[in-house]
Parts: sequence; C-alpha cells; structure tokens
Amino acid sequence: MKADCLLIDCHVATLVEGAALYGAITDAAVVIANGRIAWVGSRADLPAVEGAQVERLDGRWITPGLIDCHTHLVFGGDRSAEFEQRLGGANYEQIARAGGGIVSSVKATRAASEDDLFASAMGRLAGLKATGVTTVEIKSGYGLDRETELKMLRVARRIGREGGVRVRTSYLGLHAVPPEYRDDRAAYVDLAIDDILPAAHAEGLVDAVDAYCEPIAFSTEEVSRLFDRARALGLPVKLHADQLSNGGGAALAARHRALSADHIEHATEEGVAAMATAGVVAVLLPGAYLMLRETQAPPVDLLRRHGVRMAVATDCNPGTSPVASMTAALNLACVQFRLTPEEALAGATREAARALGMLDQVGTLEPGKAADLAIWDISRPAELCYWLGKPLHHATYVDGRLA
Ligand code: DI6
Ligand code: FE
Repeated sequence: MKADCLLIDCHVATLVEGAALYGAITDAAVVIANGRIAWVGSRADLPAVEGAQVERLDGRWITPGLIDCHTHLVFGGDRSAEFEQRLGGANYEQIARAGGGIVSSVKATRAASEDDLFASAMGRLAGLKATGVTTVEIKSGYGLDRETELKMLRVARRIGREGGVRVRTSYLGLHAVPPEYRDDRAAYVDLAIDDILPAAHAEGLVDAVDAYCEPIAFSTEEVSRLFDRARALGLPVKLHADQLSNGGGAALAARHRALSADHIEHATEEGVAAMATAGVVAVLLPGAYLMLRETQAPPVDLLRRHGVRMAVATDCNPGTSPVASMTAALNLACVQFRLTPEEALAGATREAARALGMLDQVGTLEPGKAADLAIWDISRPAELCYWLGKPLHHATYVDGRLA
C-alpha cells in the first residue's frame, strides 16, 4: 500500500472494544496515509508499504490522541482568591450566592479582549497538549451577554484553527444569571434561548448546547426550554447534571437524548437507568470532585451495571477545576472513583469521542479514522493512570502530522 508514514518499534493500545485489554498489540506497526490510519496491527502481519517515512519509536506505546470532552478553557482572570476563601472555610455555594463564583469570572471575561482570552486559553491548552490531548471541547458561559458569549466562542474556534488540536464548541448560556438580570431571571433565560443561541448558531459558532442544572443555577424547566430550542436548530445537547444535589438532571438529559450527562455524583438509579436506555454517556469529572472536596462519588457501580458508557474529562475551569492535565484526570478518576485504568483510558479516548458525537472520526486506532495519535514513554498503558505529574508524553500526531 502507498503511505505517508510508517510507525514501527512500538506497542499500540487501540482502545478498540472487545479486543485485548486496552486493545493492546505488542510489537505493532501503524501506517498513516492522507492524514488517516491506513493500517494498524501486529508488525508480523504488516503488508508491503511504499513511499512512507519510517519512524522507529524505540519500544514506546501509541494510544489514540486523548480527548478532553468537557472544558471551560476560555475565560478571563482566575479565581485563586476564591480558592483561598474556600480554604478559609467558605463553601462554593455560599460564594456563588453572594455574587462571587461564576459571576466574578464573567466580569473578567467581559473585560478581556479576544487576544487576551486566546493567549490565556493557549497557556492552559499547553498543559493539555503536554498530556497527549488532540481534541478539546470548549464551552462558553462566562459571557452571559450576546457580545461576550460570541467572543468566547470565536476564541474557541480560533483555538481550533491555530492551536494544533481539534475543537468542539458548546454554548453554555444557561451557566449563571448575570448580575444585571439578578431581579429578572426569566428575562435572562429568554435572552439566552431566543437571542444569544440563535445568533451564535447563525455565525457557525455552536457544535452543541450545554446547561448548568443545579439549584444555584437553572431548573429542569428552564433547561428543557433551551433544549427544545437546540433541537429546533438541529444542535445536540449535553448537561451539567446532579453535581451538587439530585435535581433529576440525569433523567432530563435522557429525555432529551443528550450526548452526555456530566458530573452526576448525585444521580439516582432511576436517572442512570434512563441514561442507559437513551444511550447518554456519563462524563466523570474528578478534578471538580477533588477541588470541592466532595464526598459523594458518582455511582460508578450503577453505571457499570446498567451499561452506561463512562468518559473522563478535566472540566478545566477557574472555579471548581483548575486542572490542565489529562493524565491527572485519569489518575484522579482511578483513585477517587475507582475506575480501572482501562476504563479511565477508554474514557479519555473512545468514550470521550462518543460523548462528542465523533466516534466515527477519532477515539480509537482503526483504519479509516483520523491519524490522531499520542506516543508515550511508558512500558504499560496503566502507567498513564498511575503517575501523577511525571512527564510521559513523547509526541503527538494530529491528522497524520507531527504536532
Ligand atoms: N462546571 C461548571 O460549569 C460549574 N461547575 C462545574 O464543574 C461552575 C464552574 C465555575 O465555578 O466557574
Ligand atoms: Fe463544567
């Protein structure tokens, strides 16, 4: 076969389901042609390859490029002062109700220029890329007015063009009630649904629609209206659900056939069963669980029993998860939520791709998919979940090109 690149002297974790653990193939070879995986398998079975540049990887491991399927990568300022307050005894909900929290990031994001937002997000993206990430989902939600929501989404698109990663955007207008609508939340919900969303969509800035469904944020009725509008525009939905309390978010996500329900620490068995029936992916966010010192872990046993797919993401955000490392998220998912390293790694590849509706393009190493690969200095795949802070990443390919 004609090819551009042949990777040898390597082991591969394809993460293809139903194969060996991790879809592992030792002494493997990967053939890349036209930005796609043309062939992957045991070196002994490698067909004749013509015209390819040969890369010897000295026994390293190759996995699919990691996919961070839930981030708030674009925002102004930071919330380290709030972190200090929380360590001094204040809790997240109190700070939010007192007008801090998300609203303080909204002020900083409104004040920032597009260039500033791009530069600060690129700094955080560097952390993700240094841990093998090739696809990032990025939400709006720190603008909460038309101009700033669109500004955030334009910055996310620019990261997709210039940042060396694939980007999927989510519109998160229902994240918090902005200060100028404090006494008229209904008017803000109308604005977010009937004005900002259609405007962002018309500019081609929205790949999916998300919302923060919590007593401190938006109700299931408000979110339902948003989701109906998203459906009318042909956009998929996803939800921050049942993180701090059980508010029926998992069931709501299922009713709307969401791509994913994220967090779900407090989801009930009923909610989990509804997710299973509707094929909703559970996105687990162990960074937020750690930072908020939560004690109720997501119902992982129930998710397994009902056959709900589990993805793992950083939730990189200034308030509850200042985490810019995908391998840290893997470690935390295993240690805090008791995922097996294989579940965690599948959650950062195959299941994260499913949660973004991209499983036909990325997420596993299979012929026909984009050649998005991460190459690692490890001797077993479980090391990706085991180390905390040790640099393991050797190189990344996106669309078959060395990043
Ligand atoms: N994701 C969110 O959007 C909220 N929590 C979470 O895990 C709030 C993030 C923030 O405080 O800025
Ligand atoms: Fe989030």
